[in-house]
Amino acid sequence: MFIRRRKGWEIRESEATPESLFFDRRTLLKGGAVAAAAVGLGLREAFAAPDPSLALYPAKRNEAFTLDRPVTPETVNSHYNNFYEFGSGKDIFDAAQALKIRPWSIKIDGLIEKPQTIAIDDLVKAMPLEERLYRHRCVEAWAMAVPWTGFPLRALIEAAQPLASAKYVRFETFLDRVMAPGQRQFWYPWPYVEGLTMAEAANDLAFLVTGAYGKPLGKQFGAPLRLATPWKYGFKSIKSITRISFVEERPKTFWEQLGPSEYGFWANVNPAVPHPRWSQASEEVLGSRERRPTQIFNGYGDYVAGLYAGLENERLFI
Ligand SMILES: Nc1nc2c(c(=O)[nH]1)N[C@H]1C(S)=C(S)[C@@H](COP(=O)(O)O)O[C@H]1N2
Ligand SMILES: [Mo]
Repeated sequence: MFIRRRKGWEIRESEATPESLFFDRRTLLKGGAVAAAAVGLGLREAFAAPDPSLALYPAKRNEAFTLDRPVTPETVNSHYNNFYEFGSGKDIFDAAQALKIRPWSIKIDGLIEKPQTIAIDDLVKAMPLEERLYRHRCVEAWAMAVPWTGFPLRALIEAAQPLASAKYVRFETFLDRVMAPGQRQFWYPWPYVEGLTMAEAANDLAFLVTGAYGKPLGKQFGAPLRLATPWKYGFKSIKSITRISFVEERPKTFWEQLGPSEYGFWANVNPAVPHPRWSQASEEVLGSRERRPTQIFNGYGDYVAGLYAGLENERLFI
């Protein structure tokens, strides 16, 4: 077989164009057509390109994760959010559309063999995307059920190759006071930070989310990358992640800095341990008139109860 040798100055076709341009030309053409047809629209609309990861959705559902209730309607879920970067109420959908999600890169650093900064579109292509139906229980005693798309956090850990000295994974959200008006509220300890132990992070359930409802993640949900830890209160599920660090010390989390007696590091769901200001015994099911009894570990005890053997002296449920 004749193999043509490349000269030094020649580049492969795949190197000449960013990977993301390759994987769905149709989406791009559509984007161009939309832009061309958009004369008369505002500049922002005209240049609103489709999400470059669109062609990866919907991903195949992993049937191992089942629900005990219907999926929360997308319209309900999309308009009842916690995202303090865009306001402290639930109605942040419009404000969150100011979130600029491309270009977006994630810094992966700390105690690992391969520190790197990776563009979100390269990360999603490198990771095994699947859909999972998960329950979500906010510490404020409301609950939802969501078809998330993403990949196990463990897959990223395996790629990063942590050193034995890494004890925790620390997550950080973007910091941009111009884009996110909530970040001008100086009494909050921005940026939002969360953390898990290495054992929690490597658990089957810990999931990095890139999509919901069969599409790339909506901005209000914390695009382009958020965490889902469904056995813990919702504030652990940090949105719009820009940095994942492997560290030796337990990270001081956003809510823990604000109120350590109310929002601890562990924050595992437990109906028998009340929040200092309200009961956790039951939950409001978003999009229905139902209240349901809350379950320990939000019903995921089979997956995670074993993680806490020997940690009984910790405040595991606050
Ligand atoms: N960066 C960031 N992540 C965040 C929050 C936030 O305010 N900022 N709120 C948390 C809380 S309290 C909950 S309940 C969930 C809400 O996720 P949802 O809006 O997709 O329902 O996001 C969590 N992640
Ligand atoms: Mo929450």
